[in-house]
Amino acid sequence: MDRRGFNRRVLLGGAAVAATSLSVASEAIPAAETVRKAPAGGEVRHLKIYAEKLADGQLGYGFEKGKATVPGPLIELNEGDTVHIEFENTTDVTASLHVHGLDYEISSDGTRMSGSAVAPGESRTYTWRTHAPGRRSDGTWRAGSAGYWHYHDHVVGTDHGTGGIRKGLYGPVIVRRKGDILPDSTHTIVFNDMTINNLPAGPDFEATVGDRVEFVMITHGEYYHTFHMHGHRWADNRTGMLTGPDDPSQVIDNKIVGPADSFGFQVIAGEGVGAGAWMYHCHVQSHSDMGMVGLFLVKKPDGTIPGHDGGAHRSGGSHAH
Ligand SMILES: [Cu+2]
Repeated sequence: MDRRGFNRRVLLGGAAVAATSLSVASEAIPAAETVRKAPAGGEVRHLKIYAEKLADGQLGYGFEKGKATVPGPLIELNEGDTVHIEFENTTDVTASLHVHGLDYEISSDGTRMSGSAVAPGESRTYTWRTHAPGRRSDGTWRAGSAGYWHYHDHVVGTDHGTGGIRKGLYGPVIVRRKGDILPDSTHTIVFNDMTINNLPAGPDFEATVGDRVEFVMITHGEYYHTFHMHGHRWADNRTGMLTGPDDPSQVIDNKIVGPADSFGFQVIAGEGVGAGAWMYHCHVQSHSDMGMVGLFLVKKPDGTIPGHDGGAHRSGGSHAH
């Protein structure tokens, strides 16, 4: 939404200068000025996260008391950032916060055996750090932290958090590299056993044609799946986007995923295909037949979706920027 407003302002400004031709004015604007980019990291951040029991008996994480969700809230960092998370467990079972992909000391592992689980009613601060890529003193290359990652409970039910994950204690983490293109909105899709986001039917996500929409796709539970989206494609690399004409990354619209995998990508909603109720689903046929299906609702600027009657909107897992 911001991006469209920004574009409009830039175009109008350009037109005022070169009043004779709007198209010339728009061609003169380099594309780089129309996207927002991630800044350099290095900040120290503080977050509070609650684990809560939800009304339907599921468990969720939330930034505010009484506002836990499944999936949990998006934690977004830039390479070089450190985040201190005060985790308060308001449930009646011992729970924890365990993250993938980031740097943390064993005291922030979120496991029973490391003594970093949190008893009911108690709190603990977990510290996660991130780093930019660079060369080690031995000359080898060290990868940076940037990527689409996730966090989850590691102690409810079993020492692997099998019960916590099954009930909804999981959420997305995005670590961005300086210069990464920022989206207009981010949606989280979690294939957890035979559900999407622990819902009886897959959630729907809304956008308007031209929006830059980011998806974080995470898998949990017992099964392997294939994630497929209609009408849109992405690159099978760190950002899901090609860096230029010679980027060798494969462009795909279907990806096999297994428990604890995560990846992400951005699409321009409806690019080359227009508005529509675009399905996304697990492409294991019996899984999609059993309901692992949701809709990417891409609206025209006037808010309508051709060929779509509206229907019940199932939300959850969305994050506006
Ligand atoms: Cu599946």
